[in-house]
Amino acid sequence: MRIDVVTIFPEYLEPLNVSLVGKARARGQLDVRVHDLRSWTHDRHHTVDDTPYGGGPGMVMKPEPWGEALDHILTTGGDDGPEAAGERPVLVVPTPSGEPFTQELAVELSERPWLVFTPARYEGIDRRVIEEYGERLDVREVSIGDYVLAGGEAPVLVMVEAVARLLPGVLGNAESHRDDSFAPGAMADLLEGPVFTKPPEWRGRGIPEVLLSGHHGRIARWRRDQALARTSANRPDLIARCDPAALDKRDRATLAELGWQQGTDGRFGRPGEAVEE
Ligand code: JDK
Repeated sequence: MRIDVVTIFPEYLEPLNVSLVGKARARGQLDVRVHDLRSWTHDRHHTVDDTPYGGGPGMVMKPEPWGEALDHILTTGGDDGPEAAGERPVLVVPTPSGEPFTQELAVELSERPWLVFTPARYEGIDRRVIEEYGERLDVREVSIGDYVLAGGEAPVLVMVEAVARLLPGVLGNAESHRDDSFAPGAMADLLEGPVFTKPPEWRGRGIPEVLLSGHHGRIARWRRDQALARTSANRPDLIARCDPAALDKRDRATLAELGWQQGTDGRFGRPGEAVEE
């Protein structure tokens, strides 16, 4: 996979040299190219921002440097990368007003040979850039969560890591992602329960007896109950959205103990609480 990143803070992307993503690059599984947006400015001050039309606070990123940068990236042939194969990249634009970044979107992006990320600063990029490249590329405006960051670089680190670990051969078998919470179809969309390792006693705290029992049926049931309890506490929206057909009799008993009741449609809710759609 090829990934291009255009930013005014190339050093912010240094973590892409480390750990899983860094190793994938070193192995040649991932070709990451970070570009300094200011190399496509032509004034003495390398200006990338200007005041917003219509007034209001803050500054907006000028369209011209983005246009020159993206045109350059889209036409850098001379090798046998995806552009040579005539592939059109996905343009991923981090923004607080984008579609949510989910595991499903990570999987979709991981299946494409070429991603171009445009992390902005200030109040974002002049809309015409997204319009212009929307006619030539698959543009995805993406939010990594409901909070406001100062720029799109941290979201790029998040998204590249989530995508890279899905690439064939990047994760070893020991850390394979078949059981990921949120992986489509995994564990009926429940959060994972707690995990333990050696030593068997630490600061007076032992290991839940059932995990030492060797009784695989009881261990699986205990883990399932832990997953249900944690999901109930931390993500009640996932319980409310849960397909009742994905739950067995024991699951339903555990949820009842956690205060959940089944409605006439079979869905789970808590007495006195409204359903979030
Ligand atoms: C890219 C610039 C900062 C600050 C306007 C928005 C409602 C108006 C942009 N998930 C997520 N969070 N934050 C980002 C993200 C922030 C970015 C950029 C991504 C580029 N910023 C910024 C303020 C506004 N403000 C919230 C009120 C817009 C992605």
